[in-house]
Amino acid sequence: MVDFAVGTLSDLSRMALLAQSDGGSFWLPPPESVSSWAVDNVFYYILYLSYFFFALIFAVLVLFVVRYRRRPGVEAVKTATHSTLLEAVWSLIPLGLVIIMFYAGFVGYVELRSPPEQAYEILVTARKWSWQFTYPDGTMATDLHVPVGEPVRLVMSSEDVIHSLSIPAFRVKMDVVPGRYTRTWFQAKQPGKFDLYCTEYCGTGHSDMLASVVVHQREAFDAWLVEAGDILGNSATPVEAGEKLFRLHGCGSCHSTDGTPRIGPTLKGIFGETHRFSDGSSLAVDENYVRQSINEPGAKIREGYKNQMPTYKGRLSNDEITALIQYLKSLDGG
Ligand code: HEC
Ligand SMILES: [Cu+2]
Repeated sequence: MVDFAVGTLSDLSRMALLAQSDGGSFWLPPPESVSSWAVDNVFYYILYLSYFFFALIFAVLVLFVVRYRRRPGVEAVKTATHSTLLEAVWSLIPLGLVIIMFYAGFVGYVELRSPPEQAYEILVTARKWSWQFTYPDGTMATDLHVPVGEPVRLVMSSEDVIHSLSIPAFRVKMDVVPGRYTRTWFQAKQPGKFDLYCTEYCGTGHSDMLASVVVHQREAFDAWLVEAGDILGNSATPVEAGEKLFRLHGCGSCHSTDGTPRIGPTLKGIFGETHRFSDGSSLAVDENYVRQSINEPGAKIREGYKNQMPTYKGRLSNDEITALIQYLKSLDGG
């Protein structure tokens, strides 16, 4: 018990020191976006104000308890009457303080809600339990890569429940809601790698809904974009490429690879199985069947499931479908 407490305390102070050494504080990570001040100003203003009034009120409390305590043989007498001056002072000073609070908050709100016109736009899709980032050229990624020193606008929506995208280093946090688009923006100050979290509880996998933000110099970003766009060329084997495509296209939100059924049937070990369809026909699963399932999901509906799979026709090339097939085959062992 004691060990635990000591360990936690020294961990905490080590964390605080670490945070301070790179420009952050005990409370906040280093400000890495050009709009960080908008959050930090209000936060520290409220924080120090709270420290001050906590100390003041507590000191007065102790003073009064000691000074005006009940003593034996001393009768309580009423000494003070109403003081308009005192009342005005303790109303107007707090009023001034909260007006400053409101003003700083409003200025910060405007800054955080109005991206510059020429911002670089990235589409964000949230789903249980992963992030998908889509770039203007169609490239998709599970981590958020951005160029340094340029405003980046995120246009976000969710495929299922409410999520929330949070990048503490950039002071960015915005709900991601099904059926509508929300947006946020930031401009990174220097290259580096930062954490991205889901901050709206969204089910059992919520705490795994993590990604990295990788800030590159512009040339490195362009190079990354080209490389990330060519999944087939940058994977050692078709199975590896297929696994990436499976993740990037969100197949896993409806299909498990471990045997458990979800919205769709599990895709583990389906090759060689004979599947029955809702029209009464049946078929042994082979490459052609899987290909058809991806391009025209409605053609054969697996018995016991609904026609809920979107078509990937036009979204996946021939070679990409082949890679997916190779990946699904590799799931057979066991
Ligand atoms: C929105 C949910 C959803 C997504 C996303 C989805 N599927 Fe499906 N999938 C289904 C459902 C439901 C079925 C069963 C009904 C049917 O046969 O159309 C199915 C059926 C299949 C089948 C036939 C399975 C069998 O047991 O016969 C394959 C293969 C398949 N999907 C592959 C994929 C691949 C690959 C992806 C990603 C590129 C994907 N699916 C994305 C819902 C989805
Ligand atoms: Cu989430």
